[in-house]
Amino acid sequence: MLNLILFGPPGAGKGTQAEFLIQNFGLIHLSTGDILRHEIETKTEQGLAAKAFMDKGELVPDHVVIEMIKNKLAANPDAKGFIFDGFPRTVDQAKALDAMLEQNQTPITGMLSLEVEKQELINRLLFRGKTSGRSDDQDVSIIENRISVYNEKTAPIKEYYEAQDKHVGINGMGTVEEIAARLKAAVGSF
Ligand code: B4P
Repeated sequence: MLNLILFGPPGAGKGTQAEFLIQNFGLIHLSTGDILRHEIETKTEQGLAAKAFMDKGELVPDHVVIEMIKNKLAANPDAKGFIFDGFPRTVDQAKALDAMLEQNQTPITGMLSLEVEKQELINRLLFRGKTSGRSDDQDVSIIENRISVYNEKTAPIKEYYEAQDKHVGINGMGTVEEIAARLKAAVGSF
């Protein structure tokens, strides 16, 4: 079983590259951002509570996203593997994920960490904001807050997986195709 974490700051290309990894390796895509946006669209209680955090560029509380992932894992017992996109985003989420996967005896294979310069992240997100309708992509101060939250709360996860010898840094600058080729080579090395 191939269980990958696609990691990186907002705008690093996680959602974009996840598409390619799903096609190449037949994995199930679990994006907490996509799941939360679906909850908002369908106006569930969970979605409405999450929206206030997302609109400010803050993280949704751990227990909410951990419960969502738990349900998705339980709903896909025959999966060949998963690609976790945007999850985990805190060390507590990483510990919860490890505990869930340990129960199924299918640990994380590796974490692919996309590395992109800050100005490029801001440019990509503002560009997407013109068409996505996402309020968190349209305002530079909200984007900068997302990047600060990433540096403070999410980046420490790298050390957590480094300690397990599972972290691989990937240059996330360049064309989508160039980055996809780097990811494919990294997955081949696991
Ligand atoms: P996400 O949906 O995960 O949003 P994201 O970080 O912006 O990444 P995304 O995958 O969408 O974008 P990508 O980099 O591919 O999270 C949104 C919010 O949800 C969070 O702020 C938080 O509030 C909440 N949330 C989600 N998960 C959570 C969790 N686990 N815990 C707590 N809260 C959580 O792409 C960005 C743009 O760049 C795209 O337009 C793309 O086309 C473009 N792009 C990609 N690669 C490119 C390249 N090589 N060159 C040029 N442009 C490129």
